[in-house]
Amino acid sequence: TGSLAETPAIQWDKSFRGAPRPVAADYTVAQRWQDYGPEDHAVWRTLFERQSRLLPGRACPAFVEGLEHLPFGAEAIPDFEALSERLERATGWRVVAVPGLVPDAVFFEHLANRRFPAAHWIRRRDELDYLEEPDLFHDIFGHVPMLVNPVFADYLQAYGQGGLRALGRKVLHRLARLYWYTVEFGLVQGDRGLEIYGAGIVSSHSETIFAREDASPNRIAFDLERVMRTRYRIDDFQESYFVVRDFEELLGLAEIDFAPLYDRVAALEDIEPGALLEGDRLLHRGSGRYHAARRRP
Ligand code: HBI
Ligand code: FE
Repeated sequence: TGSLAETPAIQWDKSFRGAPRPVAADYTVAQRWQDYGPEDHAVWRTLFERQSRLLPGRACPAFVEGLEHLPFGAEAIPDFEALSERLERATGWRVVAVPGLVPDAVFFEHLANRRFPAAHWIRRRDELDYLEEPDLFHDIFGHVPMLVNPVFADYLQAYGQGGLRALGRKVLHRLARLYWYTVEFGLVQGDRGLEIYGAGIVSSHSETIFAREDASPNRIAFDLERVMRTRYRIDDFQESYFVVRDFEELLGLAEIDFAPLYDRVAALEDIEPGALLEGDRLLHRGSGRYHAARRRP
């Protein structure tokens, strides 16, 4: 009968501790803080202590201040509700638990409404440094501190709104490059040199050093059209990083009509991750040594 086919199937997330969790239409699940075991909290502690030791002076002040402002500590995995209450008072953002990567439309809808989707599960101790999918440590430690900053908070919402407008056009990969080279792997010009703010960097011990201090990668002044044309690596350190002057530069992108830009970029060739262009404003010309050695071991 027709009625059975129209009944939406309830989805269940069986990926982590305890009983399967029902997944809502917007892909949210309950965090169920009580279900974390001592080993989960210990993994959080290891990662938290390692990164919070490394980041002062390397991460931008906005990140370090965000970390201090939030009810975060090494002792235990944060409770998303307590975290959301503090974050909401600061910038109106909340954190919602999800099983993992969610469809683009769902992701954009959450961001456009100032909800950050974070994985409820944490990595195992035997995969401390390499992950295929973002886990709770990446999502919470990496992303949430920057959302305490009002300018960055507005930028991420604007990105979500831009994503919703881009749905159905064949341009999402270009918008995803903007996200990748800012929100995930962005650097910012600080008073005392380059500072990191991208969540993929600040949540990674080795990339924190590589992105900021290694001679190998290019460091290029941020340019929207350039970034939209640049392919990226998902399996290793980046070959090029893009540096913004400040977060006002990012938020300023929200004023731009992307429609003519998408058309212009569509007529241009993609740029390989490590390539340099005539017009690039280079802050550091990378030696390329790291990736060259990986290609010819
Ligand atoms: N889902 N949970 C989660 N986290 C992300 O960072 C994410 C996602 N879905 C889609 C997505 N990112 C990107 O592909 C978009 O920025 C295009
Ligand atoms: Fe991320």
